[in-house]
Formats: sequence, structure tokens, C-alpha cells
Amino acid sequence: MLDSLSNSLKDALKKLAGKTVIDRVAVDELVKDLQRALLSADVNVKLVMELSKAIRTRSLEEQPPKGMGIREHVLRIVYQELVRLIWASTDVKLEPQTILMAGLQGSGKTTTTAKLARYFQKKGLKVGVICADTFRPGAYDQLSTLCEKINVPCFGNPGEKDALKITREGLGVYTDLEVLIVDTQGRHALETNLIQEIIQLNKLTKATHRWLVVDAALGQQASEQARRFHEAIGIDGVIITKMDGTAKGGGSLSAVAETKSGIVFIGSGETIEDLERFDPDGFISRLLGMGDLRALVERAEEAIRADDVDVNAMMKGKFTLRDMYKQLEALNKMGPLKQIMSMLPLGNMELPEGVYDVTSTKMVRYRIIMDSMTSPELDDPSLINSSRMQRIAHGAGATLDEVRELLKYYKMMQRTLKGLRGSGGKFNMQRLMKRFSGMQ
Ligand SMILES: Nc1nc2c(ncn2[C@@H]2O[C@H](COP(=O)(O)OP(=O)(O)OP(=O)(O)O)[C@@H](O)[C@H]2O)c(=O)[nH]1
Ligand SMILES: [Mg+2]
Repeated sequence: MLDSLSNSLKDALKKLAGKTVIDRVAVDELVKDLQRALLSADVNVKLVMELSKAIRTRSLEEQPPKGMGIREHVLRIVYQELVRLIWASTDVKLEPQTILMAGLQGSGKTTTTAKLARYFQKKGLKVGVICADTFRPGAYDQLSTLCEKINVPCFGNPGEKDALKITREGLGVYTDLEVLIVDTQGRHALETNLIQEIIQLNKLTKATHRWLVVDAALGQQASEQARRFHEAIGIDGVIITKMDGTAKGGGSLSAVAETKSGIVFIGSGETIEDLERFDPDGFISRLLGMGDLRALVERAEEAIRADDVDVNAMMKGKFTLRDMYKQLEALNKMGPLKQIMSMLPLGNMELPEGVYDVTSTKMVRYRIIMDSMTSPELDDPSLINSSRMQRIAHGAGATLDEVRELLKYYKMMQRTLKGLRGSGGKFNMQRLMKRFSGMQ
């Protein structure tokens, strides 16, 4: 759904690359791209405008934190604003409660009713469900079959046409249960009957929660639907279903904004166990097509804390084997480099192919080889001629090829750094790490 968002956002952010002061034109362009992408992903217009206004104002007015580039600064704001939007309190309390399920036809109410029953049952609560859907043929059978599987009582009456009557009876029978979930009818469109019925069901059940079930693939209609249900019964939580499909849930953002509630659960499959508590970071990352940003930030911070490389000396031209080792060590703490690069949404850096090849096993070998070098050799590897090489290999129990490989790697890094100094160019591990740490 928001596939294009991720791409155009990347493009727009690229335009900010290398900028050291906030560029009004570039930010405006980014905001326009963002708007276009969100609108084409069916996010509600009003919402898009609010979002982009906040992003624009903050990008222009806030100073980027020290050491953070303009691009990361803006990305961080985009990310934060999206998180803020869906970060309403969505506490699910483990106490007696009645939950009324709302949503249009096929959104996943019945399936989710059973999933929720399972969720509360696993938490040790006594659960029962009521089938108040008298519209869909076989509604009771569908729900009771699901409930049988998990041993949850299901109240209903396939012969009865009055949903209120069934619910009243159900409430009377299930007085000793702690959590009651009421499944309701769905219609293709928002019909007055449907709305009237759910208003009455809400009054009758005195529902603790009224959760709106929304299909992740729902587009613009999500907003209107959410508004109508919200006006009728006061929706206090949204459940997005079918997140296991290709849809990224863009429409649900509108539903959440419209009801000023939060996302409570995510449905991620057809079986009863496929229900997850909502994780805003993961959701936003997916929405933006960006991998797991939070994990990335945390790993980067760890790496930075663990190491401080003397960048200034390196930039002045002194890059020793020791420096190289420190950098590799820091990077290794962050996990395989290739994986990290794939987590980075904006990587337009070109890394030399060989940089990926240093595994932690190799790191251990490098360490051992370096341990049998003398201090002057470590500071100035050009001293290492072939007889020294033999001595080092012998001392480390390594082959000559291994020693050569280490030196070759060092030279490659040194060349890259030189290139960087010359051209203001492309590759700097320290800067790379700074970028990571800034993206929180
Ligand atoms: N893949 C996947 N399918 C789901 C999910 N939730 C529901 N479904 C499927 O969506 C279809 C509709 O689900 P229902 O639970 O019957 O939807 P409903 O809202 O009760 O529909 P009505 O009762 O007609 O209003 C079923 O085929 C479900 O198996 C989900 O999280 N993932
Ligand atoms: Mg149903």
C-alpha cells in the first residue's frame, strides 16, 4: 500500500544528503513527496495535511542534535510524528471486562473474537463469547466452531433474529465469566440498521471497550467508517487484521486518527493464535518499508559506546592497523555489516565489496596476527616486508596468505579513507556509526 512512500521518501531524503544547514526548499520538497505518497496510499487528506505541517515545522525549527546530519534529523522527525500519531494508550487490562466488536463485513470480527478469547484465556481469565450476529447466515456456527477448538463457551441462537434479545440472554447466562466478547453483524456499507443496532448493543452490554476491526487493505473508506462507528459508540481501540498479507495498513492510520484511539492488536493470520499486541515501532518501520529502525539504533549506540576511534588523527592521514582493528571491532558489535546496511533505509553509500567479508571468526584471526606484530609495525604497516611477514605468520601460527590478506584489507581501507579525504566522499565508518546513533 505504501510501497511508493518508502521510495519517494528515500529519494526526497537523498536530496538532503550532505546538507549542513536546513534547506527550506529541500524540506518543502520532501514534505510534498511525503504528502503525495501518503495520499496515494489512501491516507485521509486531513490527516496528511496535519502530519506534513508538523513535520515541516519541526524540521525547519528544531536544531538537529549534535553530530546528526540534516537528513537523519528529518527522517527522525518523520518517524517520530508517525509514532506519535499511533501511540495512544492501548493498555489491555487483565481484569473483568466486556468487549464489543465493531466493523464492516469481512473485516475479521468473528475470527478476531475467537483470537481475543484465546488471548484472555491464556492470561488465565474466564472467557465467554456471544454471537450477536443475526445477519450473516451461519454466523453462530462459525463462531462456535472456533470457540470449541479452544474450549471457550459461545452463546447464540441461530433461530433468533433479534440480536439484542440474544445478547441479553447471553449476559444473563454468563454472569460468572470475567471477559465477555460480543461479536456483531457486519454489512457491506454503513447502513442505518447496523449503526442503530450497535448503539443499542453498546447500551445493553455497557461495554468496557468498543474495538473497531479494520482490514489492513482498507483504503480511504477507513476514515469514514471509523468516524461513523466512533460517533455511534465511541471506539476506544482499533484492531488491524490481515497484516500477514501484502497490505501495509495505511488505511488504519486514518481510522486511528479519526477515533483518537490506538491500535490494540494486529491480526497476522487465519489461525486462532495469530494475534499480536501492537508494536508501534515495528508497524511504522513496515509502513515506511524501513526494516527495524529501533533495533538498528540500539545496536549502533552500543557500538559507539564501546569504542572511540580517533577520527581526527585518521582524517589527518594517520590510519594505523590499530585504528582499523578498532573500527572493525565496533562494526562487528553491530552485527554483520551487510545486514546493517540492509536495515538502513537511506544507504546510498557505496562500500567496497570486500568490506562485507570480515566475519567475527576472521576478526579473531586478525587479532592473533596483530598480536605478533611489533608496535612500530602496528603504527606503520609499510614497515612489514616479506621477512617480517614470515616472522609474524610464524609467531601467530598463521599462514603467509593470512597475513597478506590482513594487510591487503588494511590497504583497501586506507585507500578508501584517502578517497574520502580527497573528495569529501563516500565512505567513513565513523560517520556511518554516527548516522546510526543519531537515528533514534
Ligand atoms: N490472513 C488473514 N485472514 C484473516 C485474518 N482475520 C480474518 N481473516 C479472514 O478474513 C475472512 C473474514 O473474517 P471474518 O472473521 O469472518 O470477518 P467478519 O468481520 O466476522 O465478517 P462478517 O461476519 O461477514 O461481517 C475469513 O476468511 C478469515 O479467515 C487475518 O488476520 N489474516
Ligand atoms: Mg462475522
